[in-house]
Amino acid sequence: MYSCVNRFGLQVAALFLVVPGWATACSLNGWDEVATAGSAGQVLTVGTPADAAPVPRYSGPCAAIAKAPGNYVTDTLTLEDWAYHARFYVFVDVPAQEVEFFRASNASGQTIIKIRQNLTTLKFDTSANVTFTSPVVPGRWYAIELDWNAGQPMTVEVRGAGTDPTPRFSVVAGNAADRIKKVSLGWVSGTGTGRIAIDAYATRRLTGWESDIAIGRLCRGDTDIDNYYRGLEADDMVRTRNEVAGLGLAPGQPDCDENGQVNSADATCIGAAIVRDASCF
Ligand SMILES: [Ca+2]
Ligand SMILES: [Ca+2]
Ligand SMILES: [Ca+2]
Repeated sequence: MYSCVNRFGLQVAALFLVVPGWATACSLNGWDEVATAGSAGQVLTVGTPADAAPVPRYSGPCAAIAKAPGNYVTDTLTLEDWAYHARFYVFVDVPAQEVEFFRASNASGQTIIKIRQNLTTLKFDTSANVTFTSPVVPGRWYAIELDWNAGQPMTVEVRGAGTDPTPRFSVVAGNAADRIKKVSLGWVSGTGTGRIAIDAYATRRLTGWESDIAIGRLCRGDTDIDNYYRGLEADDMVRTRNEVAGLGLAPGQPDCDENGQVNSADATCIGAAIVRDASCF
């Protein structure tokens, strides 16, 4: 069984992309809202699946979406960090182009970590510029977990599309002198049309033994967000069905098959998980 929600929450300097305001507006609290040249002043658009222009979300009512190249946000750190650990979800729905949706850079603007995706592949690089890849299916949510320490191989775990996790893999270490000053998330570079949705970003910057503690993925199908102390249960199905019936957005992760939509198939998916062993998965 994989651990559910971050069990070490108090140790995590979480920087959530969106604030889960159940009945309030979504926001980009914690991020610098960048408007780059050529982006018509747009940053990420925040919203919910219930909006007139629905925004797919992974967890809670809100998520953020980049609609065009140059739509992204940044987090400029106070210090230049030599350790960086992050977990976030991305839903890339781009017809054909390769997009860069994550970049960590140093104080000089040089890229230290970048993540790109095309229709079939996630691509991970450190400053060593040796690309490691993970297969993906377009139009599905993926959890990405990164553990980076300067001068050490970066470990990555990817899971999504309603399937089992791929094995953790290592990306070739960059220079030991690498430091991270700024993180950019969204449609950082690339061309074309489409959209990139991002949700549930959490980060931690620690070295030493703490760096071995994973932030962890959110529990898939835990629709009422109580699964850090209990298994999936009937209420997770009920809340999913309620959302499908238009009775309000679930506070947790109802999109059990991770396809960007919440419908009866997700309640079925949760029910199957309960029958199987009810563990967080
Ligand atoms: Ca969310
Ligand atoms: Ca639950
Ligand atoms: Ca679904």
